[in-house]
Amino acid sequence: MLNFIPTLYAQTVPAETPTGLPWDIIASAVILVTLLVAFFYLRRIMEKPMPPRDEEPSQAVPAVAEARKEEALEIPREADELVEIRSDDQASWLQRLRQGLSKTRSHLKDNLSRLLGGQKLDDQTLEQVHEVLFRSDMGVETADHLVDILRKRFGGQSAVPDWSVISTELKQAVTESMQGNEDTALNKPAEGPFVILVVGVNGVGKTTSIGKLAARYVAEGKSVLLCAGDTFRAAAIEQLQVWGDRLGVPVIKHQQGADPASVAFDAVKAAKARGVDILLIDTAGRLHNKTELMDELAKVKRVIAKEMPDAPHETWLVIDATTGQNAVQQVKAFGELVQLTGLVVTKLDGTAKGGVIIGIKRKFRLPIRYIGVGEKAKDLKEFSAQDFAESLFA
Ligand SMILES: Nc1nc2c(ncn2[C@@H]2O[C@H](COP(=O)(O)OP(=O)(O)OP(=O)(O)O)[C@@H](O)[C@H]2O)c(=O)[nH]1
Ligand SMILES: [Mg+2]
Repeated sequence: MLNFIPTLYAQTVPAETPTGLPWDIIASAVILVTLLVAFFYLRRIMEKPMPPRDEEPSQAVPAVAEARKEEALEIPREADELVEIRSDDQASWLQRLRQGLSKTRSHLKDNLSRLLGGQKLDDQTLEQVHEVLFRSDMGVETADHLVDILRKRFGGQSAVPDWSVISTELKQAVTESMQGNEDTALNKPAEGPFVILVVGVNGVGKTTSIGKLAARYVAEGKSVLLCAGDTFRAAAIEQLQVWGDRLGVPVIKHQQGADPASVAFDAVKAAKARGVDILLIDTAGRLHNKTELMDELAKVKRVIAKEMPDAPHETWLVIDATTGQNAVQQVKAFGELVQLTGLVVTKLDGTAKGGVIIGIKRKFRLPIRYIGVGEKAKDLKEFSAQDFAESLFA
């Protein structure tokens, strides 16, 4: 079809190209390729979305667009946890404490009142009382102690003691057994951040308790920093970050698998530099009989002290009340290695073995700093021996 080309240039151009192909074939190919290129180029231009006239193209300046999005989301709304803690009062806490301890209470109260109601306190009855107390996991010594008190008080009496009189006696005996927080006040530093290291075996409620404590401290108006010292699992870092995000509290973290001591070191440094009131350091759950893991914890403590000589000011062991007597071994093992200054007892709501903390308190004389009776942030609160004993036999 383009056979006029060789005619046009017949004077100057040979009829065939040096490759032996006719000119019209070469020219057709060139025109075809040019048309194809032009076609695809035009198609690309047509497909590109046009920015709306009144708006800036969002793709062109992503940073500005992001900043605007954040501004729009920045609604001054308090986390539910803070609202709940602020609106909580002593009466509703006592109600939740009573509710939380209901399994232990019904074991103790139901069995003891059935045993003692209208019964003379002879040796046989006292033996059965001992059995009921022991089954709440308070340990032999504590059960012995309470039975001794009942024997001394009511043993020789000919009249049958009323349950309300006996329960008053038990409340008093348990309160006295558990008092002692008063003489071991928190070791808060005169200045600088108050550093609290939280330790314990797997799944006892360390990270959740740290989140709840952070909520409580923020609600009290304190500035808080969290340290994701459990570098063993990526999920543990995220779990703490979720609390941080909800409460607006920053979290110092490293990659999964990083040295927990170095995260703790960085966190103490950051807490000092930022002038925060409280630094809460999470750690990985570890079995108290695994030497290697326990040594790692001792290292975390040493490294913290390098950056701040009197820190950590408090080292709290979290114990899960549902584990019963095993918690006694945990207090012993952790105490030997990291010099505990207090206990946080969780999950009292899930067990009939809540008596374990009476035994632990009597045995180790360690202050119980907080107790947990539920999943909500407001369900973790400062321990009071009297409230506890009252709720147990209410
Ligand atoms: N019912 C109840 N559940 C609780 C309480 N405290 C913690 N929990 C639950 O216990 C589970 C374990 O809590 P975590 O905080 O992840 O435990 P952890 O000690 O950090 O676990 P590891 O990091 O794996 O060692 C979670 O489902 C918590 O919601 C409590 O007082 N009552
Ligand atoms: Mg954890």
